[in-house]
Amino acid sequence: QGGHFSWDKYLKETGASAAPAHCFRQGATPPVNEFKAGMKLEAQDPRNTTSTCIATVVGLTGSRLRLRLDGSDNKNDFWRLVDSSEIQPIGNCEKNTGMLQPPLGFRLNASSWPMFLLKTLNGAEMAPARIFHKQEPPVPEQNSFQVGMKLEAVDRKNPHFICPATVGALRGVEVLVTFDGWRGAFDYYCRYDSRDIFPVGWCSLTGDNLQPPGTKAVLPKTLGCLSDGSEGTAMPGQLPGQRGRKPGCRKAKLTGPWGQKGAGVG
Ligand code: MLY
Repeated sequence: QGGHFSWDKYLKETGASAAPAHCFRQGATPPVNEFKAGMKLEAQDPRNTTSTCIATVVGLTGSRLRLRLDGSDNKNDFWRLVDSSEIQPIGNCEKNTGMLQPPLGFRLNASSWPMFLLKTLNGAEMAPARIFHKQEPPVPEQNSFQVGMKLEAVDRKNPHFICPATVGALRGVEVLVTFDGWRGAFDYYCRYDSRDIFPVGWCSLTGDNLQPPGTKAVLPKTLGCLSDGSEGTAMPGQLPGQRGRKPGCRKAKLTGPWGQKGAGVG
């Protein structure tokens, strides 16, 4: 899998540059993932971040874990980096005088939580403390992203996907993540120190499957649709407001050497 997407070729094709590693809150090398499917740990409930719940590792992808909260359904899985501070070994919550909570949408009566907790932990394989990472990477001092820089980013609507992306805009400490070859429905703003964005080459280091770009052409505003790179001045016979856009160019499909396997064009 992985299609045949090559950042090397793609960066040359697009004339773009990769956001430098120091822009990101990620380790110089991806954190080692020693977790195994079935292991249990403590995790913040993503839908109710003040509660700490029991989660089971239901899958592994690169440096990330696919987690499911015990007592929840299988429709609310979430992904966390192994060095996330939102996951802890079992026992951590109580050690800090907290109480383990049922997940939002606990499928049983709330009164059965204590018994459920007892049973879910009984005989469970608990992820050993030594495979957790001591801390998250340091926060870079400032937002040093620039518009146009390329990166790899989690598609938050389909968080199992990591995809090629471009910085579309900057807004203080925030970065607009736009997905290459998709028209904007998946774009989002995040803080520059978000753990959902990675430097170019991250997936190839972790063994994650980087999605190829979509096939929907979105042309840079500054270039319009003109191949000469100008913004387009009126051509003879053209009405005002119809500045040199080649007919049909909006619908242009990108067919690059990077293939299009994986995401599906759904
Ligand atoms: N075909 C699905 C998945 C789209 C994924 C887009 N990402 C990779 C930016 C859909 O259209 O929802």
